[in-house]
Amino acid sequence: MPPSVPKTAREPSRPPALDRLLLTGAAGGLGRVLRLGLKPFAHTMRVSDIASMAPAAQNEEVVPCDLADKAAVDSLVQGCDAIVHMGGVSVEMPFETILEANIKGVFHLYEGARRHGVRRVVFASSHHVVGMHRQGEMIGTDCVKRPDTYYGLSKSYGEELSRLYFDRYGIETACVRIGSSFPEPLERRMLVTWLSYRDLIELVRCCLFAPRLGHTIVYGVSANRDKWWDNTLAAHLEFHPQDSSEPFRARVEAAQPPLDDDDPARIHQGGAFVKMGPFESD
Ligand code: 15L
Repeated sequence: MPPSVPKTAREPSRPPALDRLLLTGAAGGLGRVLRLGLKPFAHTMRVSDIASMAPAAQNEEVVPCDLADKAAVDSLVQGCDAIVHMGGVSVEMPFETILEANIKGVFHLYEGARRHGVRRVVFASSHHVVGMHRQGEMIGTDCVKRPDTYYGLSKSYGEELSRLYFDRYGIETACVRIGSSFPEPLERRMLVTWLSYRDLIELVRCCLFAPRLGHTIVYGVSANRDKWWDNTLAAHLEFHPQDSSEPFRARVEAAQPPLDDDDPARIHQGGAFVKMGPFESD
């Protein structure tokens, strides 16, 4: 069942500024949220995924695509003036799977963007780029990267690749290090890392329309009580989250006893991801 999508924090008071917006990963959990939530901001939405998607609604183009297929991605990107790249693998997987979908996939996307003159990309990065930092440690967007998985490593690669394409070709990118974006926080750690759907849509909107984006890294997180991430360097996005995990605290804490102090999932910001893999036997 498609997720219910809240109205955006700020409905546009002017006609959509984008002609054709490409959304990759449109069949995924957050892709489905953004497919509806970003619709007011583009005349045409081109939605794409390797998995099957809902049929095209009005002002939509549905284009199935495997991100590992360079020629297919090149055609996919053609004619779009901005891209929201949610596509690829969004959890830990064996390296070869990550390599095709995330590492080759993001390269194919930026090559298409360069060849076809796309000026702006919103790249779904992840806090798993910094998942080995300790819980409770406050880190900025310029901190040392400490990926917790091959998945986090692939997002780190996407951040570096997008920097290269900005420095060399002027393609602006917002790398959004998404925390935990679900209808509500599912565990204690997510009381800190939770990003509501409403705040997600608003953050992506801010990234698409910021007058000056350059190459920006921002944490995708709601206005939760406890914080590990400092977005000061992304203040120019003017993203002001509206939601907080606080109303869910009592329920989450009652449902989940605290993890042991020495559990790596309690020690590191990446939580249970830090315990996933390796996938190959010794
Ligand atoms: C992510 O990056 C995943 O895509 C998502 O499924 C969540 O597990 C999230 O991180 C998280 O760590 O909460």
